[in-house]
Amino acid sequence: MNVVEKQIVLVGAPVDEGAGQRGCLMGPDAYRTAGLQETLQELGHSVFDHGNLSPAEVGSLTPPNRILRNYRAYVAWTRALHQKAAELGEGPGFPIYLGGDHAMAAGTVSGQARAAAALGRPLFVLWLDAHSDFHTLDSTASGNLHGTPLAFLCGLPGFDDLLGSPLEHTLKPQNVEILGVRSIDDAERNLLVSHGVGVSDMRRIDEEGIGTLLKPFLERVRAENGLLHVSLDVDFLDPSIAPAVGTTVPGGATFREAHLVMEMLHDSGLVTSLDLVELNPFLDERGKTARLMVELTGSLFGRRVFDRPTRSF
Ligand SMILES: [Mn+2]
Repeated sequence: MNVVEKQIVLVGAPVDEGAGQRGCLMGPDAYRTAGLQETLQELGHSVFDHGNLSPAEVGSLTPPNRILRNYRAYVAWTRALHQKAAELGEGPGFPIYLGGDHAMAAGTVSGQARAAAALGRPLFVLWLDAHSDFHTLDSTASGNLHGTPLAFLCGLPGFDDLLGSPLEHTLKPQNVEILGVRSIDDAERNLLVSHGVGVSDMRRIDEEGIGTLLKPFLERVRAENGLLHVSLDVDFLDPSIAPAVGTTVPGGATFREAHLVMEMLHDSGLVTSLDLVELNPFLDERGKTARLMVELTGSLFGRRVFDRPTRSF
């Protein structure tokens, strides 16, 4: 299949206040060092690197729950990223948001949702993650805000500080598919079930195959003329191939499963924006995880991993 040239915009989101340990702020530069721009250009795309964003200025805020860590930073980053994503989402470019911990998705996805609404199309979200990130500001036990963006995006209550008013363009929970989950708290499980979010855990992936699970979701996006945002968390991958994340959970997606997902997404032609999140270069082994994330992004943009010339003897 020929690669259709895309105008890709890289947006650095050095967010690290949402995670339990420091280091994700180095993520955007690790992707640059690992050759993300060059990889995409070699595939025939044009790439503009927007540089890194800064958090918005916000006044004083009282956190609704004393356990929450870096609440003000969460608000500041959400506002900045929301604004940028809402602009980019209506333009011709394909934004790739370089994280940064997963708290950043509160801004990127809400901005993309606002843009999708302006275009009159529904936004679908594929959340590739070991966790479901569906805690509310009340239900979180850790206080780490990277566990909450999906609940915010689906319109659960308690998040009005994030944009200063209730979220207008919420995601329909049934338009969200979480793939790769293997660590969910009871509070989250109850919320996911009651809201009807699509969840495929690793056991289902083992039993049914990741491609079989992804296909009906893509068909639904196509049938509804939707835009598709992909949020790829490093911990979706097995820690043996992707150690650079603060929240490793054994039993993640394999190299081939992850590439298959990206290849199917490419073939579908449906994806319109992407987050690369939770890379913590401080925990990496000689850039191995950063390089894998770049390779996976390459597959999403048309590279064939096993499409190599056969040697003749
Ligand atoms: Mn996550």
